[in-house]
Amino acid sequence: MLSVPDIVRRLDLASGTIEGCPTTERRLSDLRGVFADSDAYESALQQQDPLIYRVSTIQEGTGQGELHCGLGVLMPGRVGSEYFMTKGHLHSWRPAAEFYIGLKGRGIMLLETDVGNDSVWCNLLPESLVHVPGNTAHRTVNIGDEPLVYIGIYPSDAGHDYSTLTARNFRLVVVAGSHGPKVIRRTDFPAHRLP
Ligand code: PAN
Ligand code: ZN
Repeated sequence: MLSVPDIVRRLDLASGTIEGCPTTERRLSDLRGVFADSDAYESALQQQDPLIYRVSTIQEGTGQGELHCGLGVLMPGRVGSEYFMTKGHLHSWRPAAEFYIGLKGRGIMLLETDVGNDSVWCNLLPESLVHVPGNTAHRTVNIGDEPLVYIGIYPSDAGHDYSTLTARNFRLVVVAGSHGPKVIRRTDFPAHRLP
């Protein structure tokens, strides 16, 4: 049966929630191992355990051809010189692609092949859309002063594999430089100094 209340959902862009949908919150304590600067991470966590991001999902549809989606709100802030970011993942069903749509704020997406041999980054901005191809790990980074709000739409059978990236992390790191955000290789991170 077609039912309009099930078809139309209200998005609350301020809180990053979709009316009537489950929401997952990630705090700093949920992101151990994500930041390259582990000393800065531990000392930030001793001060407080702030909310880093929230994702509200529509994931009721199942079966071939169905879609799921997540509304993400990623807070502004840094751990040391690294901007707040999501855990990042591969889709468990590796061929599953995803569209990200920027709604508010200024972000960067890190994209990396599933085997980790190629990486790129791109902007995630309002009125722009990012196609994350299949077999590609993806992470969102807030480089602005306000919450970064975006939607991701993906096949219902994509699934989320966090453990592969927990083990190896992304090759690229986004840091605050003296001339604004810059993307460096993780292997170059120890040489990086706070502006
Ligand atoms: C997004 C992500 C969202 C949160 O909806 O789930 O940005 O990031 P993590 O899942 O890496 O914590 C998505 O890509 N879904 O597939
Ligand atoms: Zn995804």
